[in-house]
Amino acid sequence: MDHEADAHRTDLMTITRHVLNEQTKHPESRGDLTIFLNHIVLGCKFVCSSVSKAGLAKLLGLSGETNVQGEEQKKLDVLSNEVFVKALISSGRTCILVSEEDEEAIFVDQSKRGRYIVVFDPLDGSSNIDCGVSIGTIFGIYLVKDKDNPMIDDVLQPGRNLLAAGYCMYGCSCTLVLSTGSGVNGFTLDPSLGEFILTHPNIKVPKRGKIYSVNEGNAMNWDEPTTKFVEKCNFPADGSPPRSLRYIGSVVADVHRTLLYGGIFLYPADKKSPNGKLRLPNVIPDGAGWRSSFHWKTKGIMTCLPQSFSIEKTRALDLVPGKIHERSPVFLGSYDDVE
Ligand code: FDP
Repeated sequence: MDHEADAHRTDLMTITRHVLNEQTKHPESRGDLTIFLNHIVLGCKFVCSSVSKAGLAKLLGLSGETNVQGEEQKKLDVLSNEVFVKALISSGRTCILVSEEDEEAIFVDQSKRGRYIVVFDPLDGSSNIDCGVSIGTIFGIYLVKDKDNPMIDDVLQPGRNLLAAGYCMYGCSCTLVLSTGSGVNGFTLDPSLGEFILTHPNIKVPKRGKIYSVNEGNAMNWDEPTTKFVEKCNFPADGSPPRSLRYIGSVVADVHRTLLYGGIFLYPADKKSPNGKLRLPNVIPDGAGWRSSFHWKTKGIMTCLPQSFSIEKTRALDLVPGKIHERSPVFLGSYDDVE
């Protein structure tokens, strides 16, 4: 019998236990972040459960359909947003919420206010729901300067100020990747326990990868360096084998694959979209040793920053968004590939 393997099977590191362990490294901590993250985890479990029923939409009346009782159901992205907003406010730990779904930031009533600012996209890639392709939630957490006087400028912070960031991918399995600044860890939802279990400790992006990931349908609008780079991926001049192309078109899934397998993901600026398509915060978690050269401006603060934070801490994280829904071209992945 393999006692070591057995010990792992019976000693389950849940996400709550992991975050509590992290908390003990900061004796001054009052447990606010742990509580707040628990509310994010609840939102992710809700979205996961809803997404897994999306294929039954016509039968059950999810995703904007009419259900068997003839009631019109909310679209999943709208519903997910409502669930996240309510779960986050009820934590009593947040003062400003910036959601990709809402044009304006939400300022929390003084009676329920806490110290955190959360930027999030409750359900990114929603155009993929109907065909069952992986989609995800993205989030980033900052600290407000003055809890009694929160201002929109508090949200426009560089990614390096993030306290925590991550994403949850609703795919073959439901995986939550979290960075609280010291490493990136992946947790998989065990549906029978209803718990996220640590399955990918201390993720590091391979230094170099074999994959490039980009929407080549935009090639006619690219600038010359982007065109040359992709040409090099297909026809390497140094005798190395050409790279494989993988593009899901759902940023959480493309970033997750890049994090695990290495390579490069890019959504560059082009003639049609001079700021790229993705929003700043949507792409930043940290500590996995990856390199991103976002000139971050994704759809807003939502997409680029939290994912870069889960991935690396350098240049993209120095960008200060000018407005909450700012977009940015993005290049991220293995260090050598992005260099
Ligand atoms: P979607 O439009 O389905 O919401 O953030 C938006 C996003 O998806 C990303 O998830 C994805 O990476 C990107 O758009 C795909 O854009 P293209 O269709 O232009 O490739």
